[in-house]
Amino acid sequence: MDNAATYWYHPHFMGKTAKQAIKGAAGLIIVRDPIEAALNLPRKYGVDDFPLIVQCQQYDSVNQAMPLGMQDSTILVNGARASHGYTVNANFPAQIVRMRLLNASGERTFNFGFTANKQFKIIGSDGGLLNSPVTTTRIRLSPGERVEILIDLNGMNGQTLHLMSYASELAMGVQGGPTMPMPVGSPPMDSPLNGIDFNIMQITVVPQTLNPVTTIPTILTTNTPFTAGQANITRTIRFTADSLMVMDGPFYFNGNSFDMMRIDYEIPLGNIEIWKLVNETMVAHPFHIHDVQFFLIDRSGNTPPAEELGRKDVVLVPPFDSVMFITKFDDFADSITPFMYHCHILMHEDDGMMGQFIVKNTVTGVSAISFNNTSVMIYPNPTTDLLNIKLNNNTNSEPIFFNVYDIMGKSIYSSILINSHITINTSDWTKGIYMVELIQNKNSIHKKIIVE
Ligand SMILES: [Cu+2]
Repeated sequence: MDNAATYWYHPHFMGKTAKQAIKGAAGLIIVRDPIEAALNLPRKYGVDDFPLIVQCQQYDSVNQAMPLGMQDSTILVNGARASHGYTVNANFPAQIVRMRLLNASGERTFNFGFTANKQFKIIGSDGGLLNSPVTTTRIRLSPGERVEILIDLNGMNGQTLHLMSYASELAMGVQGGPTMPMPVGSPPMDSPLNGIDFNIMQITVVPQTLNPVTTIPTILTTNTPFTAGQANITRTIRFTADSLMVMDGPFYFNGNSFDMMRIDYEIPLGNIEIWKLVNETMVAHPFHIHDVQFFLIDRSGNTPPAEELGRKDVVLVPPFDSVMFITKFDDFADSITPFMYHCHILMHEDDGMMGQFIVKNTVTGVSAISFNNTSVMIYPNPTTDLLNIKLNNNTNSEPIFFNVYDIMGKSIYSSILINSHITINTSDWTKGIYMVELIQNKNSIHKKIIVE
């Protein structure tokens, strides 16, 4: 399951992701969980907890979004214009305030910070809380990345400050940083925001709310990354282009453009894997993978910075640099609908910088699912006559209700699991898809089975 964090969603239609996401088909998902809920953190939406979706857009002469425009000089915060004479202002109370930042731009990387170099604490990355807050004055966020930060506004009632992007400090090759000299004949990439420091949002500090959060916890959670020694395999994914001079694409993974008919990796269910990302191009690419959250174990040959040691699903790989992450593929085994990995610069992704993988259960015909810490095996699946339900290490004494429904939702079979193993006869069931449901206390799981 996902840990408490700030997630987002957008459509993934092949070749049209940039167009659809940038025109607005995207949104945030805030996930909460008991670990986060037990901490004394600001979590009153719009009071002391502010989701901020930051984008840069280009508009044409009749104010229509141009998703592929490189002159993306209109800054938007939660859809409100924050540039060209417009100011987005937020009133934040004079206490600890939480900001959930998402970079929803098609290509631009931000280097967030506050005026007067005001310090803030990073408490969460893409997929969860960090072990403890990280004190800083800057956070670089590439497209797709999220970060949760806390800013201490105690005693600042009446003052103003600005959320900025200090893009002058970005490395050359990071989209939004200083523009590289362009080869003759290349498309313009010199957006006026590139390589300059710009204002994103004005913050006016207003009086404290009732029951304000005024301190920041020192410990947040315990992340337990997998260790390199646990890895079953290391895969190397090289970011490539037709030549070293290419700056606007197309870009590839290991020289291959995306092909819907090609499965790039078949990953055994439960595999712990190191993915080594090697950028052999002149531009930085934010690599994103579906299905899993990962832990960085290496950035440019070094230990990654503290703010990147939590759960992540997007990582920026600078030009001619490398990153290694480790993850476990234990969520789903789906041989029909592959998962994707891709560059989160939407234009690169649409242009073919994408691959796909499936996670395979290597034990034929056995579906293993975890339920209240109990491993449940349903087999064989597909079945022709007998279906076994077997519980391993069931230490919970509460009864388990077991139901089967047909595809129309009609109950076909009901029972209470008393023994750890039952076998039911399906030979007189109509061939087709059924849903197995297990309920214990208030928890339930569902598993699709096929009778043939
Ligand atoms: Cu890219």
